[in-house]
Amino acid sequence: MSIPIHSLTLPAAPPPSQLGTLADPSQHSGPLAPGTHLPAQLIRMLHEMTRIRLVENTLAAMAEAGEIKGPLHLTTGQEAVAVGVAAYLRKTDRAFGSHRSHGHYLAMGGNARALLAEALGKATGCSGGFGGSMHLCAREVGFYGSAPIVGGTIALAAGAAIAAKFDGKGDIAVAFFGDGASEEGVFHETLNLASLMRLPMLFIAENNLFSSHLDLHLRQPSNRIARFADAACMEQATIDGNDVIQVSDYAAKLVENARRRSCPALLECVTYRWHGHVGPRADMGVGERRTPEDIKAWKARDPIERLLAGLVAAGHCTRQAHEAFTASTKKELDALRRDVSSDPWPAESSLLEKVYGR
Ligand SMILES: Cc1ncc(C[n+]2csc(CCOP(=O)(O)OP(=O)(O)O)c2C)c(N)n1
Ligand SMILES: [Mg+2]
Repeated sequence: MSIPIHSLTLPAAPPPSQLGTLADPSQHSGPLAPGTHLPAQLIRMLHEMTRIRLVENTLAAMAEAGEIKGPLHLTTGQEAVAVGVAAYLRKTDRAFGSHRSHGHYLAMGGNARALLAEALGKATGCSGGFGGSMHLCAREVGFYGSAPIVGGTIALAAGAAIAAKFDGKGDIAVAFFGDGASEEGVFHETLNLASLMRLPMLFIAENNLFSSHLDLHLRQPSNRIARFADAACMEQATIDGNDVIQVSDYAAKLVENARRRSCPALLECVTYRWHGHVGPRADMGVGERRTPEDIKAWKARDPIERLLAGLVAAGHCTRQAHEAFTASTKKELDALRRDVSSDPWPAESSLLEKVYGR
């Protein structure tokens, strides 16, 4: 008798969401309330999110034109997480990313030109053209590197946190990773170690409900990633990752705890990516399972539009001023795109320069 494997392994319907309304795109889509935050700080975050979006639009256009040959994992729709957390980091901190890290790199202050060049594989790229879009690095601003091995950089961040603790200057390490990385053993081992050693380290989980094509409910019995911190006796919170004010408020508190008291924590930010898993198209990734209706609903929860609408309603900025910022940034990025196209490729003689143990 043959047993249908699927009926044994896959749940027929998603279990009740443990994220409450956070996983429902029809909720939390209105303008953000500026509250007591300084308008200048909010406008800076609006500009940073917009800039990340426009850099990624440029990368998407370069991929569509066939200029970028390697894989490109766009973070469009998730900008608030990188910007909200980076708002409280400093150049001497040590942040690590994943395969989807254009936003982390840029929010930390990474150079946009060096990102475009790296995506093209040019010698002027931030990794010398050897890495492509998944290997970004800007140590001079505290971005220690991204890498495509899912979960791989989480343990590297713990090493950097140990070094920071020895240095004793109050610097911290941050690991940005996706929900899929919580299925890697190294994530749990690092949570345990960070808690036991009281490392000055933040785990920032970007829960976009998918790991490549696969829905979270088909991979885990609960869709709340922060629950794993409980097993490590670590402080945790689950918040709206498309609300940059909320992300930055939590980041302010957790960064301070890590800096002053060497207290690690996990912050789960619920969000959604607008493009497919890899490449610029929205309607496909690796066997994409999301519907056009899902994507439309999540676009209505756009982190940029929500902050802009809140700032306009409070009289802190105008849509015209934001359009002017967008137009001038686009112009700057168009010029960079033209400029990097004539950059040199890495020299053949440099092929083995970064190879160890020769
Ligand atoms: C160790 C390892 N396993 C599998 C892969 C293939 N892979 C690349 S990205 C990805 C999805 C990761 O999902 P998530 O961590 O949720 O990040 P997201 O793409 O949603 O931002 C997978 C499975 C890999 N790169 N590394
Ligand atoms: Mg994911």
